[in-house]
Formats: sequence, C-alpha cells, structure tokens
Amino acid sequence: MDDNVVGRVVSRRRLLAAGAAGLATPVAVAAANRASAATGATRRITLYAEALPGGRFGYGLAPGEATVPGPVLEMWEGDTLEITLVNRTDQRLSIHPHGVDYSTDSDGSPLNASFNAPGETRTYVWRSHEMIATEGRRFLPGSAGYWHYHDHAMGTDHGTAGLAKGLYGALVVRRRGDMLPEKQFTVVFNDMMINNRMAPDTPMFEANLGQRVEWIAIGHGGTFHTFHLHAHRWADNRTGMLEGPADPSQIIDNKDLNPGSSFGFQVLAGQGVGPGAWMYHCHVQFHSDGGMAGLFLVRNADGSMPPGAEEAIHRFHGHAQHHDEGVQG
Ligand SMILES: [Cu+2]
Repeated sequence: MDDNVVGRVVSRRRLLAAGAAGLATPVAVAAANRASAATGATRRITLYAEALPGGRFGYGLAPGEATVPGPVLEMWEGDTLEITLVNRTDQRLSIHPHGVDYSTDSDGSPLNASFNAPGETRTYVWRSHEMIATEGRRFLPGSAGYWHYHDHAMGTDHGTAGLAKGLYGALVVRRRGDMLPEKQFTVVFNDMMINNRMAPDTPMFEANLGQRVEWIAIGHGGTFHTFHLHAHRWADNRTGMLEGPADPSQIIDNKDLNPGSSFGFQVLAGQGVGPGAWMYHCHVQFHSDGGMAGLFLVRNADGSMPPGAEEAIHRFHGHAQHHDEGVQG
C-alpha cells in the first residue's frame, strides 16, 4: 500500500502544478485525477449485524462481537472499502454511510432495494476520492472527514428502529499526511442516551496524560444536542487541529451535535490542565441532568490514578437520574 501512496501523491502534485499553470482543462484534470484515484487500495471487510441483550442491535467485525456503537471504520482518501454485511438477525437491516461515494445498490436504503433481508448476506461498496484541482486554483473537496454509518432499513424505510437500537458507528476518512491517534473514542448522542446508555452506565473513556486521543462525535434520534468536553478544546475545522499560526479556525469546547451530523477532533489528554476525571456531556441542561454525561479519565503519564479521580468516579456513579424511562441495555 505504501508504494501506492507515494505514486498517488506524486501524481496529485503533478496535477496541481498543471492546473496552476493553466496547461490542463478542468475536464482533463478531473479525468486524470480519477485515473489516479483508481490506483487507490481496496480493502474488504466482513461485518456482522446481531441482536444484543436488552433489545439492542449492533455491528461487529466477527460473529458474537457486535457492539454499540459498531467498530470505527477507516479509509484513506482515494481508497475503496468493500463491506460484506452478514445479517444474523430476523430483521430487515442495512448499512448506509455518510460522506463517501457509492452507487444506488450500496445506498443501504429500501428506496433502492439496497438492504439485507433477515439472514441475508450482501456486499456494499464505499468509494472515496482525493481533492480535485480545477482551474483558477479552485478545488473540489475530497472525502476526508469524520463521518458515520448506520442502518437505514430496520423498522421504517429510514432505519428508525435500527438507529434507536444501536446500529450505528463512526467512519473516518483520512487525508494523506493526517496524524494518527493513539486512542479513539466514539460518542453517539442518540435521543436521551450516549451510545444507548444513560449515566452512570455511559462509557468512561481513559487515556494517559499526553496521549493523542481522537474523539468522534455523532448525533442520532429525534432531538438536538450539544457536545461539550471539559478542560479540552479543539479547532472547529476538519481535523480539530490548527494548521499554522494564521489558521483562522475558531477554537471551541462545545459543538452542536444534531441528528445525522458528526465531527471529530484530536486532543492531547490533559494538555495544559493535567490528569483527572473530566466530564463530557450534552450541554442541553435537561439532557445532561437526564443522564447524557460520561467521564474522560486522564490518568497520570505512567498510568497511575491521579489524586481525587477515584472520588470523582464514585460521585459520578451516584449521578442523579431524573429520567428513568429511557432504553437501557
Ligand atoms: Cu442532548
């Protein structure tokens, strides 16, 4: 794959140079870029959709390993992901991606007869592309981004039951040169739940001081949310990182997370603030009070517990739950 990468970077540079010099029409550039993208790697994976305890459903990379959320799926811009989805349930379901390129038969929607009948196995193909240079130093965006995938067929033609029960996950498309994290956390605000759990049963994410941690935040369900992370902040752009001292991106620590939307960012755990039990939560107050909160435990650099963290975790486990009617796993 590394040879491919080098070849593709070189050919893209050549394209960009040709475009800037006005030596190629946009059509020729686009066609050449498609040829370049065609050299991208194709990766094949098998996903298993399964019923889980508590009425939930999940995707997993092996039989018996389904989780909520499903596994983080990753691609490099220009690559193709072929997903063979094995439906081990008695329900109609599918997998539908955001942000990448696909044909109608990989749409994952009943509208296009693109779904797995109960017990059926079906392959979905997700493609991606690099940025395309056109004339006048204009660029058509590539596929890179913090995206997500989800069921689009269980319960209704929009997969409303599948989404409610946990059939969702993160999809990360990286640009060549993007920094890779040491840890990844997927946080899905889904109705009044986080990853289909309510506090204090929401996930506690852990990292050691200074570790590079990638957060992927996804919204689902029927209400609006705002994602807030204590003591950490990020740039409101594609990667969450500033690209230089003049990068105009706003620095934020709270962001809208509405149904169907997603974003991601990387932080160095505890940078500038130190280790400790930090909270992440929905900042819609009746949502946080209702159980949409969790912990980001930043341990000392050597992995030991920082002072006060055990007590904070204990306090969190006494978190008041004002809304008990939500779905619990
Ligand atoms: Cu909320």
